[in-house]
Amino acid sequence: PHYGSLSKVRRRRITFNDTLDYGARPAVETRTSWNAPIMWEGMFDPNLYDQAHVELQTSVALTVFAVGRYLDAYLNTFLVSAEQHFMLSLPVTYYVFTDHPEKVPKLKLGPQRSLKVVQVKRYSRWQDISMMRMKTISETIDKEIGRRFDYIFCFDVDQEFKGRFGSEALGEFVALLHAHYYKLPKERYTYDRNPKSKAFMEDGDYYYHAAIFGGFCENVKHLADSCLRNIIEDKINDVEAKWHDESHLNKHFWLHKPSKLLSPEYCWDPSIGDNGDIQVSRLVWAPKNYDKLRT
Ligand code: 2GW
Ligand code: MN
Repeated sequence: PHYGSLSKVRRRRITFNDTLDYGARPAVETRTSWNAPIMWEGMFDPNLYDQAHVELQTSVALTVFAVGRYLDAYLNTFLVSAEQHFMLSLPVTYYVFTDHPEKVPKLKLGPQRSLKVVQVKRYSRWQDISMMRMKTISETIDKEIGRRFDYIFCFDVDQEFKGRFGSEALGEFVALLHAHYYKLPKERYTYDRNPKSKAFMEDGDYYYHAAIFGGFCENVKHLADSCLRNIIEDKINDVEAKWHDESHLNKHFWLHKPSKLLSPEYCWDPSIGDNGDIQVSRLVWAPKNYDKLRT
């Protein structure tokens, strides 16, 4: 493929858009109507990204929650696989939020990599465990992540890295296309359709998956704050959005467009099977046993 010349570096803000080969993947959409790239394998030169970010000394915080049974079920696989595939050329700090700090596996991490365990309370409803992540993310950006890291990426824990998840995924404000919806017509997106909820949407751009979002700390802080504010307002009004925090996240990305989208190669559900689009599964959904985990 042909990659254009690397564009200018403005402080820590890098624009790589003109290095992307938007025609490399003719079968899929590679650019949004507002000109944000949708990252598919083959569109970019991974070395170009790594070199530029190493030179800039880009630092990344990864947040992940492992509360209750999700710690034993998923955390070790998530972290061990992240050490093999997540931003290997860059300094990375994992922030693990859990109600049982002593159970976090003691891993031997690569150079320039570290892990912090932060204790959080366990909400009794799983919907609150999921939604109240926004509160913790916001507070932790304020307390330390915002000062120490250029980028923050927030992940669900029930997934496993399988291939490069590299610096090409970094951007000012990054959203992920949901594996189950990216090919469906908009009418089938499961936005919140209840006008009483703050997450209510009639129309949108895409259906984003809350399993991964990230970007500059200030942008993720703004997202977490607005989602949390709307979640709390819904509670006061005795409503809950259809897909909890994910509904509020979709609303926020509708009002504040992401600067980069990750294709479902970055978070694939293998149960969908081979549809020809997924040239590399960088991260896959872990199998779920709802009966055991959701009671
Ligand atoms: C969540 C649901 C049911 C039972 C338990 C939990 C649970 C979630 C838990 O007991 N402990 C825990 O740490 N979590 C954290 O919340 C964990 O990091 C997990 O990955 C995350 C979201 O829950 P999860 O992965 O079960 O939700 P999904 O995979 O159905 O994900 C989507 O929808 C969610 C809202 O319903 C979130 O928006 C999530 O980000 C989406 O990917
Ligand atoms: Mn999940």
